[in-house]
Amino acid sequence: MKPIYLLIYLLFISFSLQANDGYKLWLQYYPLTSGNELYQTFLGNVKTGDQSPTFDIIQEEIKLAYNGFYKESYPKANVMSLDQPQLIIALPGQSEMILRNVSKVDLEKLGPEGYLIKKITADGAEKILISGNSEIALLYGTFRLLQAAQKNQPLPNEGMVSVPTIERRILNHWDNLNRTVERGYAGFSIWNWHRLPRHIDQQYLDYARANASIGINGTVITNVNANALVLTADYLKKTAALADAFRPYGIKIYLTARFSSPMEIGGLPTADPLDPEVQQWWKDKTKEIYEHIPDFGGFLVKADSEGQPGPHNYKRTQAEGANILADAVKPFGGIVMWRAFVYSEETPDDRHKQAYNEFKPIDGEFRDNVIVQVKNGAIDFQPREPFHPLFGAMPKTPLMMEFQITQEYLGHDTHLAYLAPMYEEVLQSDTHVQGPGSTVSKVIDGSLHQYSMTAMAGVANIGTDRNWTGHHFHQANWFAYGRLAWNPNTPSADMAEEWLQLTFTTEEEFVQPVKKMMLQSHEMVVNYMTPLGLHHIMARSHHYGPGPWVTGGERADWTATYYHKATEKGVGFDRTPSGSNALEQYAPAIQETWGNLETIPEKYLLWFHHLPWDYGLKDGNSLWDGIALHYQKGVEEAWQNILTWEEMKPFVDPERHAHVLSFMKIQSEEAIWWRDACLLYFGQFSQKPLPEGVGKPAHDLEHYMKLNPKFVPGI
Ligand code: GCV
Repeated sequence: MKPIYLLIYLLFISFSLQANDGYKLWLQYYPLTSGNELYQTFLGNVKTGDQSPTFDIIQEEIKLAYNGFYKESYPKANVMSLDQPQLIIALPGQSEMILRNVSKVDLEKLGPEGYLIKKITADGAEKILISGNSEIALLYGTFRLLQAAQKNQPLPNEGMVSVPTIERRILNHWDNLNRTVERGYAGFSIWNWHRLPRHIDQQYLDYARANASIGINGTVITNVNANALVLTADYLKKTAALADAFRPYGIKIYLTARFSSPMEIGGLPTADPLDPEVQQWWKDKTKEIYEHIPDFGGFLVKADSEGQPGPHNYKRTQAEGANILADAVKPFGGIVMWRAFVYSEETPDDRHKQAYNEFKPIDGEFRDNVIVQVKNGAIDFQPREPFHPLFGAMPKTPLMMEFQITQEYLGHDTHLAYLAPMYEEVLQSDTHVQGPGSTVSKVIDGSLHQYSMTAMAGVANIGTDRNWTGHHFHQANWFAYGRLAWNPNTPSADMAEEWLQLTFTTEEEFVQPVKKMMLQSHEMVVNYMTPLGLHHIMARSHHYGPGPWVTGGERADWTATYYHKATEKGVGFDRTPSGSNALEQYAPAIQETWGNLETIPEKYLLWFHHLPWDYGLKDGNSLWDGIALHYQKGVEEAWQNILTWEEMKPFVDPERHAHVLSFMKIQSEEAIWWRDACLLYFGQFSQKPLPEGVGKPAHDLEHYMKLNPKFVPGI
């Protein structure tokens, strides 16, 4: 290379290192170091199936990765015209080589979306085959191979086979038509409704590509607190434009349906689900939607919850409400995802019990194209919640999981919390409904009750921030959610490691300590926010920062005092038979374990029990001391993360390194804020000194109670 070209090249490399804003997510395709060219000849000699939008995407992806990995231009102009390809990506009918080397039985096992990657020797050369039963399956397989190439991970001799366990792997965007995002902390909504349908932004394609790379195949693009306008003709055209853009990536569009739409945009006097005119309105509207979007996935509905209209307005059941929409989408193959997040301040019962009480009695009354969407826990996406008692309780109605990826209750965008361990804890919880081993994961993959439909939803953390998710590390939560939706039994440690390798580097001195930090981060947040089963003690409304003193106002079940019940005598919500008895909603084996102070895991202690401050914890500390020590531990962990990250400087581009560091400093300060505010508040009741080793608050309680940040995003 001439010196001048070398100089330009070096300038380019150093510029690109400095300019890494994270937009490329886990699809960095950064240069491989020499000796790591395991896949180069394969990726440089590719033949794909016939021309199609999805095959175009596959080819472009390979070229992009190749150029990134090997710092060379892609060797072939036309990747489809090779005589001796070394990588063949095709449907069985498109390639003799695949027909000869992949058995029909193996292909059948893949279903519509599974893929296989196989190594063979033919014509005197090694070849890799990627096949499956749809183009989308091939796209998934391609991403898998590129991920292996980035990690320089050899293909196992037996190849790779991967089949999704959950059929519908969906993101839920709580995005409003005015582009604000409810509980969104990474900027505005990426959907620019005003420019749609005429302008398809590159970001829409990048979004679809990122989702496809982790197996997500559906998106609900509007907020569950729905605006009926999205079902009007103008907005359907806009939605159709997005659906067209997403289709080659295998992403289906779903919309939220406001239950009162027949009145709001249909001019009817009622939205009663048993009214024939209302039923006809939904049928006509649905037909119109399918004219715009032939593969429309269906509706997601939040009804009778937090002010949303629903069947209760007409004294109808949730099933009667869901079925009318189900009947409308049925002829077109659509589904209805009906949320179980139904509760009311007018119901005297513990909020924990309300969804179960509403849905359990109507198990079996839903149409077969309805799936009930249940949050992971019975309250609301708390830093830690025991699994929702509905899991396992509705054998005749398919249930799907709803996780929150955005961090409404976990410090918003600046607090590093890798959420996969939290998801894993819920998915691996044993409901015991059919004896030991009846995990939540088996409920939602349909195997426990032989559900006819399976799905998972994750409330997205994506916005217009250049790195998509605010905190660079929160990309890992989107990534892990996708992986878990594909296979709910994927270990969180594996996903953390893979995400780090794809996003930053494979250097072990970086991957191992940072993985450790990620794996501890969720527990760290629990420690400094809501240890030992405390819950919902964050500030009112925006939920940013501590607010254990929040009381009164429009709804008791939106206050902290409703949940912690702290007095001089003790703290915690008694959900045993002597209290609300929410425990009875779980299987007898769980009631026994969690109802007994000897056997309940201490992480759920104050969720189910009201205990005196001097109650003895297993480690010998009193409850008060234990609470204080957990807060302190969280503070120390947040500080330790800063030190760990500072040591990682040589491995990370300066831009991302500085961004993460700056957020970690905020997190560390706010962990102290949480500790001091909560311990001062609870200390009024416990009347006990802080145990040794716990930092002293810099201010008095009034100071913390007066802090009132304005314009917190995401409301
Ligand atoms: C979309 C919580 C949030 C609300 C959200 C609601 C829900 O209550 O605070 O913003 O509304 O959950 O899941 O419907």
